[in-house]
This record gives sequence, C-alpha cells and structure tokens, in this order.
Amino acid sequence: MLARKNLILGNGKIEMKISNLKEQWHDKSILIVGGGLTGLSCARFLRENGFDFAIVDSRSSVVSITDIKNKFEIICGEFQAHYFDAADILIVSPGISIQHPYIQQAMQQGKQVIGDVALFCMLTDTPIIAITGSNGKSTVTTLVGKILNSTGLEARVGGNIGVPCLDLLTGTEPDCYVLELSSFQLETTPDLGAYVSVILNLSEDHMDRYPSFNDYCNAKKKVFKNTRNIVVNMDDQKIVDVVKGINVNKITFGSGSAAELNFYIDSKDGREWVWHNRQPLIDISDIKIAGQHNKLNILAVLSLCSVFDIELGKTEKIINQFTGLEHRSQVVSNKKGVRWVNDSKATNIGATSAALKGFSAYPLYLILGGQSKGQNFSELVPSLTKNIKQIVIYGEDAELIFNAITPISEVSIKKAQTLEESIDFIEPLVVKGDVILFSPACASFDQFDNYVHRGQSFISIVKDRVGHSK
Ligand code: UMA
Ligand code: ADP
Repeated sequence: MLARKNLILGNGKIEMKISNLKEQWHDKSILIVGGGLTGLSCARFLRENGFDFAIVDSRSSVVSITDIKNKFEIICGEFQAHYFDAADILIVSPGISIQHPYIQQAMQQGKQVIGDVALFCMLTDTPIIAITGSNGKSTVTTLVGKILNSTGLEARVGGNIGVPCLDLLTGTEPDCYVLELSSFQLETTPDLGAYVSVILNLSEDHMDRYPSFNDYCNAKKKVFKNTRNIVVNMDDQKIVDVVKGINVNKITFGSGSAAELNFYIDSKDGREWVWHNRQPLIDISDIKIAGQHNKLNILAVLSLCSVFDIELGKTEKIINQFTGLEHRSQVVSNKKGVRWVNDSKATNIGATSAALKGFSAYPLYLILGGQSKGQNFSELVPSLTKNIKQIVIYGEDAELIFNAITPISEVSIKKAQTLEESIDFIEPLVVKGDVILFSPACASFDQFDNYVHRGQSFISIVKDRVGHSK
C-alpha cells in the first residue's frame, strides 16, 4: 500500500530528467507526426525546454496551428519521405497508425518511435494509475480522480480522456497521475511502469487499425509493462488469461463469488453493497449511474484506489453522487413518459450491448450507425432482445451493418441517411413507456466532428421535436 509520504517520489526530479533528455537528444532531429492535441502538447513541451523539432500533418489543413501561447509551423499535406528520413526521433500521435510505411521504415532503421505517453514516462517518477479497456475508461478514470482528490491527495487526470499527459506536467508534481490510455497510445509506449494498472474489459474496437482482435489485445497488454500492481476483472476470461504470467500484486473484482474476489457486490440488509475481502465496504444502493457495467466500473475504481493508503469506506458519498459523464446513457428528455437516451460515446459494439442490457426491461427503439471501424456486427445480435421494437441504422456503413444483422435477427430494421431522419422516423411511433436509445456502436466522423458533436446534435434534434423536460 502506498502511503502519502511515499507518493512524493517525483518532486524536483523533472528538471534533472529534462536535462538528461537534452544530453541524449542534443544531436538528434525530432519529428512530431500529427498536429492535433497530442502533437501540439509535444511541441509546447519541446519548445519550452529548448528542443528543435518539425511537425508534419497529413491533412490538407490543420485547424489549431496556434495555441494560446505559441505559433507553430505545421507542414501539411500528404506525408513526404524526406522529413521522415531526416528525423532520428519520431513522436507519433495516436490517430496515426504506426503501420504507415514511413513510420515502419523508421522503426526498421532502429530510430526511436514513441508517443507522448512514452515521453511523459521519461520525465516523471510520480506514481501512475493507468486505465485502459474497450469501454468504461473515462468513467473509471474520472471517478478514481474524484475519489483520490477527495482524500487530500493531489491526483492529476489526463490522457485519452482529453488532456494530453504532457500538459499535466505543470508546476510542482502531484501525488499521482490518473491516465486514461487508448490502445493507440499504449502501442507507442514501450515501458509504462505504472504503479497500478487495469484493462477494464476487452471487446472488438478499432478493427480498422488492427489486423486482428489479438493484435488489438496485444496493444492493450502493454499497460502492464513493468507495473507494480494489477487490477483484474475476473469476469473477462481474456484478461484473466493475459495476466496469468505476470507476477505482481493482483487485486481482483467481478460478479463471481467472494472466495476468489477482493471486490464484489452482494446484499446487506436488503440493500446493495460493495464488499471488500468478505467485509461490507460501502452501500451503493443509491448510485446514479445505471447498468450492470457501471457496477463493475465502481468495483474497478475501488480496486485501483485500494493500493493507496486511504479510507475506502469514506468513498460512498462520492460514488453515490456521481451522475455519470455526458453522452453516456444519459436521459435527455422524458416528456410524456417517453425516455430519449443519448449514448453517443458508445463507439463500439461492446458499449452498445452494455447499454441495451441496462434497458432490457423496456420497450425500446435503437438508433445506431456511422463508421463501423471494421467490427463484425453479427456480434451485436445476441444483445438484440425481444423488448426492441425497431432498429434504425444510419450513416456511412448503414448498408454494411444492415446486411450483417438482418439475416440473423428477427427485429425490424430500417435504414436511414442521417441521425435526423432516424429520429423523424421514430418520433411519430413512440408511446408512453418507450425508450429511444441512441447508442451508435460506431465512430462519428462520417457526419460529425466527434462523439460530443454527435451527442449534442441528438440532444438538439430531440429538443426541437419533443421538448426537453425530464
Ligand atoms: N492526422 C494525420 N494523419 C492521419 C490522422 C491524423 O496527419 O492519418 C493528424 C490530424 O490532421 C490532426 C492530428 O493528426 O491534426 C490529430 O491527431 P490525433 O488523431 O492523434 O488526435 P489528437 O488531437 O492528438 O487527440 C488524441 C486522441 N485521439 C485519437 O486517439 C484519435 C484523443 O482521443 C485524446 O483525447 C488526445 O489525443 C489527448 O490524449 C480521442 C479518441 O477518439 C478522444 N480516442 C480514441 C477512442 O477513445 O476511441 C482512441
Ligand atoms: P471509454 O472512455 O472507454 O470510451 P466511457 O466511460 O466513456 O468509456 O463509456 C463509453 C461507452 O461505454 C458508453 O456508452 C458507456 O455507457 C459504455 N460503458 C461504460 N462502461 C462500460 C463497461 N464496463 N462495459 C461496457 N460498456 C461500458
């Protein structure tokens, strides 16, 4: 268990690490690949610390060339070989595949190819709580941050959740960092060395970036590289298999029996409690976040926090007050007893299946679609239970998804061009008691800037058609 006094490992050391890095990289040419959030955070860090670099971005125009303090010149347009040939070190953004031929060539030449998380790890010894998985990362990351901060520790939260981790390195170091990490970020992080790490769950995602599900899982596995403690979801056999050969302290959670789990849920006096090592820990019968998957998320949160010297019994209030993050199974209108639910953050089949499970007791309309990212949509079919009255599929891959589902599902399915058209089809059909679940199971980029834009569009169309009252 990590006591507070032991946490402050990194303070004062960053300057020394930066000067070591300067020595190592003094004659090296650095290329930042990608000029988005990550690329600009790397550029800011390097400029502030006196490194030279170039930035390339394969899009024809980049929106955010100027950030608050700096103006960066970004070389736009299709990647050109000579920039990659001239570089000794590539810092690659997560949105760019390391399978790109120029990046592959650099790797074969033995050049250093890293991401921002790897650079971050070179600069700090402060304990990292590393959270990955196909779904639930942002929810768990946010709650861990809230809980640790409520105990008087300073926990800084970032990574895939939206704040590039180099941007967390400001002022004095906190007690710990809570990082949400994607498979893309882990691919370019050879030695994370987290204090505690977790893969929350594993289901197909980003299959347009990986040749197989196994390759995707291998990227996720990197979260355990040189970790001190591992949190294990015992409900997920793939994860149990992955951690088998890793000999570090393990904290287990799941929905199984008390005999094999450190954290689990059971009843006490007719109410639902989290139990820890066969002792009732906290009453979660009043949690605001719905669904079995969120109960597992809470178990993961407590398992992660348990490696710190804090009173877990005091976390009840924070957990019960947490209303969830925007765009995750949020009821946006309940007018006339019809619930419209925005789950725009469901960007893969696993997330949509979890949402459907949560609403399996209600007559339901499901809207999904967008970019399917190479997922096999027949895997959604077991989740299409009898309560579903109608599915509407829209967007770029509507046809592909329709063809995968219709031959093996009895649910009525309609295709639409857009989200708006989908809502307009459903709206006249609904009656009191119905749930309309917008849980796309796809990426949003065919018709929206990102999942937030997509969720906001859903909310504004619903508001326009039916009003907003809850
Ligand atoms: N770019 C190219 N060529 C390409 C693709 C992108 O040059 O082939 C350029 C784009 O023009 C753009 C830049 O790269 O200028 C964008 O970089 P990026 O796609 O790596 O995105 P960032 O803005 O750096 O944001 C990234 C994460 N994005 C992705 O992984 C795709 C953000 O996660 C993360 O919040 C941010 O770093 C901070 O760490 C978003 C995401 O969608 C939310 N993540 C995926 C997910 O959650 O499923 C993994
Ligand atoms: P991530 O950051 O991994 O995308 P989020 O917490 O943002 O995870 O949730 C994304 C989507 O996944 C939402 O639709 C949410 O309802 C669903 N979800 C959250 N936790 C889980 C889980 N443990 N298993 C399956 N789906 C989940």
